[in-house]
Amino acid sequence: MDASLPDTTPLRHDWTVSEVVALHDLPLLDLLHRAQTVHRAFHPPDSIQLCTLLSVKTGGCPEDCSYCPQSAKHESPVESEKMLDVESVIASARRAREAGSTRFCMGAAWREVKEGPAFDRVLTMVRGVKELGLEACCTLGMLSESQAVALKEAGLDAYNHNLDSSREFYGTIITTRTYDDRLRTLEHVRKAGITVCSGGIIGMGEGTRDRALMLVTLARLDPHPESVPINALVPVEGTPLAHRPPVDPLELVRMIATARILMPRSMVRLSAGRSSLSREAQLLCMMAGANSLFYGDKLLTTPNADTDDDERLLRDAGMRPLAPSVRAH
Ligand code: SAM
Ligand code: DTB
Ligand code: SF4
Repeated sequence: MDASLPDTTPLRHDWTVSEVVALHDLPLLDLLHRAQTVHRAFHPPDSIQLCTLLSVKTGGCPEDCSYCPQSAKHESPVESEKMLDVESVIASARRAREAGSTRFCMGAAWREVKEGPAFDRVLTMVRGVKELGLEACCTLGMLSESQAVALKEAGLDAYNHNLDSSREFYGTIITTRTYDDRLRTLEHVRKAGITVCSGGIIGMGEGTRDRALMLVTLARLDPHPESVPINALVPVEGTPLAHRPPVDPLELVRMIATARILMPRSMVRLSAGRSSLSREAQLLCMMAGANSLFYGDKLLTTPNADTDDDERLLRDAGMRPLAPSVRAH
């Protein structure tokens, strides 16, 4: 953040659902204006954080998340693969850094972390990513308190664990774990001193109230999650949500704007679903307060927006990639 920018808006943790629904449903230009005003008070408006994702353990997940191609419960095109070795992960991280990314996020299709060689390998990957001077993030499913501490000791900066939707809607998309399981892991992450990355998905059939409830739950966390990924569902053949209609880009703009107003200091990440957005829709998302995106050919298992197109878009819009907010260990 640019220290010369005054951050005058007080941070709130007591938003009510009706307030947030009213905000979300404002005339779009009013909503955008409010979001831009908050955004400019807290962040340099021309900066964008570039993050690269890598799936270090793909597929075969025992959870039944209806949106996810990596669940073993669905017949998706994603095959289960063995865990990547440390060298190839570090080589990917180096390529990501050379391409201009400052944050590298490693994902594993696990329900939860189990202590043993696989977790030890993740800890080695984290150390290697830190040696490259990148921000290191992981998303590995549920974590215990001691596992969170081990990740922190390895140098992990951030842990991604999404609430995905409202508590009410959650049970209709995932039956193998609860909302409270999710919140418990976030507590362990916070307690270990790792920054929290938590957001959700729109386009799964949830209503505006569910979206607002999710944002209220995130904004009740104190401090707010340092980063809030907003995903538009990427429908994947074979998953129960494969035939959901595409998300209207303006709904994504509204969701991002509302997240920005509720959580002024957080990085709001325009996440999955970007490859089906026009340049103009992506810029509207940035105007609404998105200041981070996934950069690189692939998300975890699905294609991401094209990097050449991204480079052109950022250049044409005069956006500059953000410097890493942490130093190498
Ligand atoms: N297994 C870990 C977990 O669930 O936390 C980490 C990996 S999981 C794939 C990370 C996040 O990706 C999910 O929480 C979900 O929000 C998002 N995601 C998965 N599939 C998606 C899809 N098809 N479209 C949009 N977002 C998706
Ligand atoms: C997040 O909120 N979105 C990313 C990241 N956190 C781990 C994952 C998106 C996955 C999209 C579907 C896929 O590529 O498998
Ligand atoms: Fe497994 Fe995570 Fe996919 Fe759910 S979202 S099926 S926990 S990889």
